[in-house]
Amino acid sequence: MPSYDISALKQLYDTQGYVIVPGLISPSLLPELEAACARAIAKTREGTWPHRRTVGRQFPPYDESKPDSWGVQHVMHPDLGEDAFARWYTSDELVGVVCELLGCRAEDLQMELFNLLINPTTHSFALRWHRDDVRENASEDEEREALGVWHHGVQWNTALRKDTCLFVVPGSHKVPRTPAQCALSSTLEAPVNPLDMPGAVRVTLQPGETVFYNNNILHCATYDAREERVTLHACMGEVRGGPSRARNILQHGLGWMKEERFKETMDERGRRMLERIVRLQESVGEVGYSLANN
Ligand SMILES: O=C(O)CCC(=O)C(=O)O
Repeated sequence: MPSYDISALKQLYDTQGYVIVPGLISPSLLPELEAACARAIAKTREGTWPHRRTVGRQFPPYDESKPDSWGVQHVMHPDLGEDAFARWYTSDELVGVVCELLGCRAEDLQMELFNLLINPTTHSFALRWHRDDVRENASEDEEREALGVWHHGVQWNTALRKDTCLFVVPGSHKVPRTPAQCALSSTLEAPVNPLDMPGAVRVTLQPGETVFYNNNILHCATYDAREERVTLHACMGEVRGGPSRARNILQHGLGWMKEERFKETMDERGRRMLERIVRLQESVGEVGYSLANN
């Protein structure tokens, strides 16, 4: 039984734009996930896993020539050979909370992105203040319109080590930025001090805690090369989102999900979730990228 009131989560999530939930990794799966993360991170750092977020780029497409990494992409990819990731992604614990936050049934969920956020080893850096699917130079009206669209999806970070990297502005998923907030989020510059942003708070996760957040909340993150970060970073949507979820998800290049051998690694729930994202992929054309890079 969860130690929190599941119905209160959605209210908090809707009001603040984020909510922290403990205990979504079962004790039996934790050692396998830990081991899978260690192998995936090692391959990424030694250069044998090509799907990575590289220091110097905040959003896709990432620059493969850069040696230092701040993320491992596509951890469910069959080439990585780590099925613990998909088992957790489709687990009852996680799916139960996602359904509550999205107000949908498990039968409506679609499989989306699953990556790892890690500390770079030589270059500390920061992600600028942004909303994942609204450009930094959007006008107030454009921003209001974009924020009024419900995308039928949720994103989360689950920390395996204490994680203090993420900063958010609570409630900003619903309202356009104030002029003072725009001044600190209209360029591609990373923040000097994230807490200079009016209304910003630092999100601290203890190992095992998950923060679910609306990815259009105003957020940024700092990456310290000296602090170990091992954070599962994923999102899930539901079919009612249709093409409105397509760009944000498919810009990450998910062609490999269509491969039969990927389907073979899934249980029945996973296969159904996979079929729904493949249908979305097939229903939309070229999607482009959500945000500009620096
Ligand atoms: O590092 C983080 O926690 C946030 C990552 C992020 O901002 C993003 O993926 O859009």
